[in-house]
Amino acid sequence: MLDIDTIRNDFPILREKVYGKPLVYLDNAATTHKPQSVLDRVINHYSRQNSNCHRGAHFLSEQASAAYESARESVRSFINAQSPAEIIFTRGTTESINLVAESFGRKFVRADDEIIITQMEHHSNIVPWQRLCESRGARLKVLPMNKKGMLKLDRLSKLITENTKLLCVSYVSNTLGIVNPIREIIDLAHRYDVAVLVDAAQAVQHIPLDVQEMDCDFLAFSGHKMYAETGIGVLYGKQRWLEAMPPYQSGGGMIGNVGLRESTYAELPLKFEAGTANAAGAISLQAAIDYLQEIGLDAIVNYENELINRAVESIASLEGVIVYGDFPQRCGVVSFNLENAHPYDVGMILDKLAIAVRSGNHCAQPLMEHLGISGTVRISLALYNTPQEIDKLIAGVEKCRDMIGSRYVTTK
Ligand code: C6P
Repeated sequence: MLDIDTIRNDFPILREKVYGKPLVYLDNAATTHKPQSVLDRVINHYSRQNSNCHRGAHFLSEQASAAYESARESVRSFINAQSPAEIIFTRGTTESINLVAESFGRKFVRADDEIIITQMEHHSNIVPWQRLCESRGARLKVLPMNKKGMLKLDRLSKLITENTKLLCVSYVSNTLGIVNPIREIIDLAHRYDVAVLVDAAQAVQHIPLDVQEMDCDFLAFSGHKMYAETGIGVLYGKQRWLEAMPPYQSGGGMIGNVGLRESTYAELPLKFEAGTANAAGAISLQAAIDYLQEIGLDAIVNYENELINRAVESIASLEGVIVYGDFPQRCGVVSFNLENAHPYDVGMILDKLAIAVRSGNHCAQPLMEHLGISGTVRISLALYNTPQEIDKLIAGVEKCRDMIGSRYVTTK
């Protein structure tokens, strides 16, 4: 059981009023709020140990470097990577994926090779692969979805050929909330010697991750979606891949020796961390992990599962509302539309009721095209949301229906 009142108290922004009303924040897939313990840890870092990591030999620099590496160790343990060398700090999921596209791509992808993505990916897991394929003369293949919003996994083995180098797939869709059968997908790809990159941006805050058990080759996520600061993210990569890959960016911190004509590179993980490290971001991520672990991941998973089931049932029971996706396992997200109403209008009215949702294509235009729509209203939950907030949402959607959907056609 979670003590939701205490948890809500941990998040100062939840005490803010919006238009004079209590905030109902249901846009957590975009970014989560930050608990006081994360904010305190960042302030403590800047107040007491701020310095450039891995640069100086003075007291503060050593403190900051030790704190940064301790954060890396927390991330390693959180996702059960074998070694801290496999944890690269980045700016977020987008940069993590770009790092792999650029570096793995340069080393391992040649003309006529193939990369597979899926139809439900976020733009961040589509565009870097388009650009890589364009630059290498490689082919981008797409694993399609069915009408229910599930990946057509029976097509995967037919898509893979001996030229396929990498499969890039999200664990949880940011638009539909479907939890893909990631173990099954990875096992299948590995049977054909295809490496797998998992976009875990919408999984890491809801599902305990074990990269060794999953056996993924790469995994990407963002700190700001799991209660840490913006501007910090993680790329996990199996050490043998990261060892073989060339640096992504170059500059200070990623070098061994620099001459005017040529240079050598640092060992992992610093080889991939050019420039001054975002120590405060990494420390905030460590604080967020500590926070989640203090509450207990199992308790969070149970609570969030109950809440998402309640949300999807309540929304689906409303007349004139279409809920997208029909699949066994949903996590964090529900996407819906009010018949005859534009999602932006629904989002705007809900906003005036102090209910924050996201409306639009959610950076997943190919998925929208598959659904034959331009956008949806999306709610996305975090551990501080409550059943009462779901009730407020339902009342809000009914109000939207009364205001703009009076000509709606009942589908039930
Ligand atoms: N999705 C959403 O509202 P960044 O921006 O790098 O932290 O994360 C990019 C990203 C990659 N993959 C998935 C599955 C995502 O959901 C996101 C971010 C936000 O859905 C902002 S578009």
